[in-house]
Amino acid sequence: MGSAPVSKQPIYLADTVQVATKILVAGHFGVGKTTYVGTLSEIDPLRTEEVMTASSIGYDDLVGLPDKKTTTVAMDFGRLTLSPRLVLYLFGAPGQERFRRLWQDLAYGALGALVLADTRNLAESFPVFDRVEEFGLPYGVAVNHFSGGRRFDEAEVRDALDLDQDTPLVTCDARDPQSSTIALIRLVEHLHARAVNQESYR
Ligand SMILES: Nc1nc2c(ncn2[C@@H]2O[C@H](COP(=O)(O)OP(=O)(O)OP(=O)(O)O)[C@@H](O)[C@H]2O)c(=O)[nH]1
Ligand SMILES: [Mg+2]
Repeated sequence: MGSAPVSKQPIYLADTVQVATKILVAGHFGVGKTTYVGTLSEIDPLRTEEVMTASSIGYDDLVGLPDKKTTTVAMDFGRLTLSPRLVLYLFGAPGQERFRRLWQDLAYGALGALVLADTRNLAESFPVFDRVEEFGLPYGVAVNHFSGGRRFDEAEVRDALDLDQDTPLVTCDARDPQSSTIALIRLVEHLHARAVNQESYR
């Protein structure tokens, strides 16, 4: 008999928390969004995984993901308490076109997005960037390295993804808390700098 998963932390939010913020974790099919949210969340994340069936053939490309059996069908949700006053909610947002309508709710009130990308197929990320920009979300990029993925210089990836110079770009392993935290910090620093900049123009 399998055992129930052990909660990482009590599920209830500390009653000292006064400010809640929200960041989306975006990316194409199978790039590591569910893994990333699960790595950083202090609570057992909410997941909406469903087993993939023959119906996904032609839609969700399993090349390079031989062990993948499930896909997220709505979102991932995790929580990170940053200080007694401040909590961050992480929402994993599915990248496939069929989930476009979900984005309206997922993006609502978000400070920005971390877009996960995979060097084995950077072009898969283009529709995700289009979506993030369509919803007006500032973003940073974390390149996850999968086995078989070539390593490129930062400048090459920046060029291939047509990123602005000030858009954060880091390499990341979504399974690793330290590397995932660094990607989040880089994004938050970027969001903060933008907010300060906008404030100074008012
Ligand atoms: N090597 C490597 N594998 C990863 C990384 N992140 C996730 N994976 C693996 O990639 C597979 C897919 O990860 P998921 O987290 O399910 O990806 P996803 O983006 O949520 O997938 P969908 O919801 O189906 O779009 C899993 O087997 C993960 O263990 C990473 O940074 N590096
Ligand atoms: Mg997922």
